[in-house]
This record gives sequence, C-alpha cells and structure tokens, in this order.
Amino acid sequence: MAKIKQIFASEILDSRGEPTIKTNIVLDNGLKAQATVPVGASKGRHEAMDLRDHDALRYNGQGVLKACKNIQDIITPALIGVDISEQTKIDEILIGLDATPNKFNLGANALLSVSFACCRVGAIDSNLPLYKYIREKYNTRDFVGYKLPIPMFNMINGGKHSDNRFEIQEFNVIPFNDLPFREKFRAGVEIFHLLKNTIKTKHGYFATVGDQGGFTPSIVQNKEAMDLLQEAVNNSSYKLGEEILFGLDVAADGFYDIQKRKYIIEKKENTAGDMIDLYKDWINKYPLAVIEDGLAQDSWLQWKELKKILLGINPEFLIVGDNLFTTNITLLEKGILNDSANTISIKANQIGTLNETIKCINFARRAGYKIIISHRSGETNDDFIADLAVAVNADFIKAGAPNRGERVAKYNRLMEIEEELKN
Ligand code: 2PG
Ligand code: MG
Repeated sequence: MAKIKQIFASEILDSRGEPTIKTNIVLDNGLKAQATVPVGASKGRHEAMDLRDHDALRYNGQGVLKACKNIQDIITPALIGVDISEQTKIDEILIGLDATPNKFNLGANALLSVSFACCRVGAIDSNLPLYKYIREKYNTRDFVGYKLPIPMFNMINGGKHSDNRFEIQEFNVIPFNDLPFREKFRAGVEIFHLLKNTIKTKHGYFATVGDQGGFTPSIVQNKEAMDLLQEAVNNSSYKLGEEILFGLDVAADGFYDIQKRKYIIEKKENTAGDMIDLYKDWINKYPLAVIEDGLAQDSWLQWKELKKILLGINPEFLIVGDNLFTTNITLLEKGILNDSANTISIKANQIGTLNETIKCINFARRAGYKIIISHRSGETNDDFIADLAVAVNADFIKAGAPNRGERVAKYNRLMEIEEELKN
C-alpha cells in the first residue's frame, strides 16, 4: 500500500491574478499529483476561512505564504507515512489538526488543497479515474450508475464579478434537453457566440467579459440582461422555454443594506417582499427556472416566503441556497427545518475538506434537495469539480461561461468523462 512521502505547497495565481495554493503530493512508490484551490469574491458570512497573509507589502495582503507554511510545518508531519487509500482518514486528520469549525487555524485553502491532492494521487495509485475513485471512497446507497450534470452557463456577469452597473451577479443559460452532455455544451457555446453578436453588433455594447467569462454589457436595468439572452436564444436553433431555461444567481448579499434591511437595486430601496414581487414578474416574462441567493443570508423567514410563493407559480422552480448554506450541514439542517430552499450550491472551499463536502451533499440529497456543484469566481485550471460532480451524480454544475481556460477546463473534462463512460 502506497504511503505519503512528501508534500510541497506553493503560492500560485488564480484567474483574477490573486494568490492561491498549489499542493503536490509524492507517494513512496514515486507516484505524484497536484491540486489547486479556487477563491470566491461574493462570499457567505459563514464560509470557512480562506487564510491570507495580510502583509501589505506582498500582493496587497492577499499572499498565502502562511497557509503554505501551515501545510509544510503542521500538515506534512502529520500525513507522512499515511496510507493514501485512506482518504476519509486523511481528511479527519486535517480536520483534527485545525480543530475549529471554520478552519481558522490552518485555513480552508490549506486544508482543501491537501485533501484534493491526496484524493487525486490516491486515484492514480488505484488506477481509477478520479470520479470512480471518489465514488468508491464515499460509496453510499444514494448513488446508482453515473450521470453527467446539467451545465448552468453564466453568460452575463454582473454584481461583484464585473464593473458594470447592474446588481445581479449571474445570468445563467441552462440547456434542459435529454441530449448527452456534449450536446448540452454545444448548445451553450452556440448561444454564447450568438449572444456576443447580439451584444456587439445589434446593441453596440462592448463584448468584454467578467470574472467568469460571461459578457458585461453596459445595460442599466437587470432585466435587460434577460432580454439580450432571449434575443440570442431566439436566433439559435434551440427553443426558448423548452430546451433552454434561465437561472439567476442574484447574490442578494452583494446589494443588501444590513442597517436599512433593504435591497438597493437600480437605485431603489426594496424590501424582501418587493424582491419577491420582482421575481414573480420576471417568472411571468422570462423562462426563469432557478433563483440562487434571491434574498440575503440569515433572512430565514423571508426565504420561506420566497420558496412558498415561487413554488406556487411553478412547483419545479429551484430555490438555491449558496451563501445561505455555505456547504455547511448545520446551516443546511436549519434551512430544511425552515423550508427555505430545495437546492444547494456546493463549494468545497466553503467548508474545507472533501469529507465534509460529500457529507453535506449526502445530507442534502436525503432531504430531497437538488445538488449544484459549483466553481468559484477566482479559479484555476484544476478540473477536480468535474469529477466530483460525476462521482456524486450531481444534478447541475456551475462552471461559468463556455469561455476562458479555467472555465472550459471543467466542461472539457466532463466531455472526456462522458466519452469514457460510453466506451
Ligand atoms: C457564487 C460564486 C460562483 P463567488 O456566488 O455562486 O459563481 O461566486 O465564487 O464569487 O462566491
Ligand atoms: Mg452564488
């Protein structure tokens, strides 16, 4: 049985040019692998800590040398000699070394890069593709066969992910057809290029892109983004409302004034009730099927109202908790008791290890929740989440627009997995 021989952590840059961590693991049989971790911008208050140096002389304080040192000085000695096939034990060691619920000691970025790198080299050592290895390590009765997730393509970027004026963070195009992943991907790509044309040629906006590779047209009203999407889809061979639906990640915390308890959108102050009315209006006008973080985190009662009203219009509607849950079982449990949502966005770096991530997925699934495996706005070319999505039969994956290397890396990996499964 192969054992961990060496661990090397180093500072690299993410897709926004901010530091993040790369961890390499070498086994005593010479096999090795590496993993890198992403970085969020619109973070939930209860997310595990992304440890930063706060040394103003380096990378504006964003360096991760302390986190790398934690890996080198504290994590490495505890993991040397550990059997690589024991992924759950490795994660338990990591959780025990940190010993805080929110990874305040060592940093969730440090822990996760080691957790992912161990899993990846474990898969290589077992001679299994990563998705099969994850399935094997965390086998549960809930997983039967393999299915590919439905991609949610973030075609228009706003909020904290771009410099334009509209507040809503993500306008997603979702291909809801029975076709293979590769064809769903093609639909997204074709619509992306038609959208570029609509934005540039027809409306005269610059076709610049935001953090997740989606366009950032200089529209003023949020709903104009959906008008642009509609136009692009109507110019495609796909049927709007049947094959193509829309989803929003409102990321409402980005424009929620905690003191006033108001949502400041398009220069107007709105209550939670006003926001729900706005969504009702949009659901009547657009083929909208998904709303993520439609209200601020911790507004539990209002979330319940949001769910009741939107499901009253469309019982299939997906109410997604991202900042609301932060991949944390305790918060998820609260949301289930409170009847706040029916879908969870899963981001491993919100919690810190693969173990805890899978536990949260299983818990959500048992409560009948749909699962979205999500990237972060600051990404690397690491495609771990593609394998994770297939390993747990996730319903959806959010990996950004079909544009930019760090985003398409995940989609390309999913096409590769689909081919492998077919053969
Ligand atoms: C989100 C994510 C990813 P960030 O809000 O869902 O799309 O954004 O990584 O900035 O938190
Ligand atoms: Mg979100």
